[in-house]
Amino acid sequence: MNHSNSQTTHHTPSRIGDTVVMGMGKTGLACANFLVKHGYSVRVMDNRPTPPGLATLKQTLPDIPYITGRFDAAQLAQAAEIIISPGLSRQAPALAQAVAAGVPIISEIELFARYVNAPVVAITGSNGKSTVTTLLGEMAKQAGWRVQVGGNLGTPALELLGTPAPDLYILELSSFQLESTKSLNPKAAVVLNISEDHMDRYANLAEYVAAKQRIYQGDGIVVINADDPYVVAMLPPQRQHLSFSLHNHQGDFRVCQHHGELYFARANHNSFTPLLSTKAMKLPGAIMRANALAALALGEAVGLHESAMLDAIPTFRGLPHRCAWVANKQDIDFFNDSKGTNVGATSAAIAGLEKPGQIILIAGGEGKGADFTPLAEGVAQHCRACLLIGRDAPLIADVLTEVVPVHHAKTLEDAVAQAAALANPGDAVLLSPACASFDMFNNYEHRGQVFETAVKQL
Ligand code: UMA
Ligand code: ADP
Repeated sequence: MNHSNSQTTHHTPSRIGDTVVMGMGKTGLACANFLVKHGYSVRVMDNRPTPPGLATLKQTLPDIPYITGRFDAAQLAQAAEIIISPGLSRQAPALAQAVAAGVPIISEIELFARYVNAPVVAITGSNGKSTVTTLLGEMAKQAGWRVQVGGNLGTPALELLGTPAPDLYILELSSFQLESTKSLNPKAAVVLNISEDHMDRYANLAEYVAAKQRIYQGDGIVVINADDPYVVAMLPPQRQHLSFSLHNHQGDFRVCQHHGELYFARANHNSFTPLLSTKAMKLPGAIMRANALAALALGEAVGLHESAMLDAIPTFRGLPHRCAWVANKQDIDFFNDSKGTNVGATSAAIAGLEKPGQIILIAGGEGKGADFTPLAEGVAQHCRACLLIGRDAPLIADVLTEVVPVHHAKTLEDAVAQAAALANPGDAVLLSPACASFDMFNNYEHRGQVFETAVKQL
């Protein structure tokens, strides 16, 4: 459908064609609103017949021309600039002509970078982004700073921009957003970790890593995970940096034994200062400790008071669908880790429960082209059995059948019932699918809710 509605006249600073927004989801809508507000001449395209943002676009920007159900290659080639939504690849065939014509293709984050009016902390990584972004936001609020928190977490960055400027923007950024971003220059940036994800979008791991590495462009302080060789290798030469580690022999922020307890600590040369007992953190497990260390390092990099940051840790309750405790039924704990959507996350979640041999894992869904082989080691060590659901269950079964009893279920409700029957008192049932949810559910939240309801109804 092509809607070339009559257009209101906009001031288009030294541009020939329109600015074309590709995608009519959250990002596309935010871009269209922002650009119109700033006087650009805009059109929007989405190749879905009824994209989620269509009704809102028609209602709030009735004069904007738009196309649904296809991309128009000729219009794209004539654009002054293209703002591409994260869910769309720069390799889309419809963009070939525009690329050949030299039309700039930028992300919503690049547009944000042009207008940003306060320092930015940028957070990426394969896993833990949302947790670290949210925790750092809590720390900044505890310190009395006015902060805006969003990005891939849910609220598009452009919607956070406002006057008066806040003291700090904290952005979770995906590799998709970073692909088309170059001038953000965050005051502090981190790649939390690297494990394989989105292999349906990238040709190989190196391409995915290169997208993530773009977060370090600029001259801000770089935070690295000293335990992750991929991340260590990304450190730009001569750059001011802080590191974190779960080992007691490395990292500016690390965990160390102190008075017979594990402490978050700040290292200085050959000594360290114990900061807070890790027991003070409500959320158990090594991955949550790593996330807290990363937040402490980022906070220090932007000048948050250490005491305020430490005060925020005990009150942080974590995010729903991330290793969240749901219920205890007949001495079996049920955990919802529906956001565990890749092999790295699920491996970390299994180990993080610290219950070797006592976990019944529910996994499966849309595998995004992943290699599930690395899952076998953690499952062999920690799981009593696995329940598989969804489209790529057979691929996961191929890897796990050797190491653990594998069962199949048609629905998540059935998987929960079977898992409860297989579990012994003291065991844990963990939903951590290592897959996207779109084959069976609207999104990971929906999957998590179905799980929680099934558990409560047991
Ligand atoms: N799509 C089309 N045709 C189009 C436009 C989009 O088929 O013309 C499809 C995409 O392939 C994708 C879906 O529509 O499957 C949504 O894409 P989108 O770019 O319109 O997404 P938005 O609604 O703008 O949401 C995006 C992020 N989504 C993606 O990166 C896929 C949201 O992250 C983010 O919260 C939001 O911007 C605000 O910044 C979600 C996500 O899944 C949570 N992110 C991935 C992840 O965390 O692993 C990267
Ligand atoms: P992201 O935003 O990167 O997807 P989240 O904070 O939402 O990360 O966590 C998603 C999942 O990743 C969690 O459910 C958990 O299984 C796993 N996870 C969280 N933090 C880490 C970490 N530091 N290392 C590895 N896995 C993690």
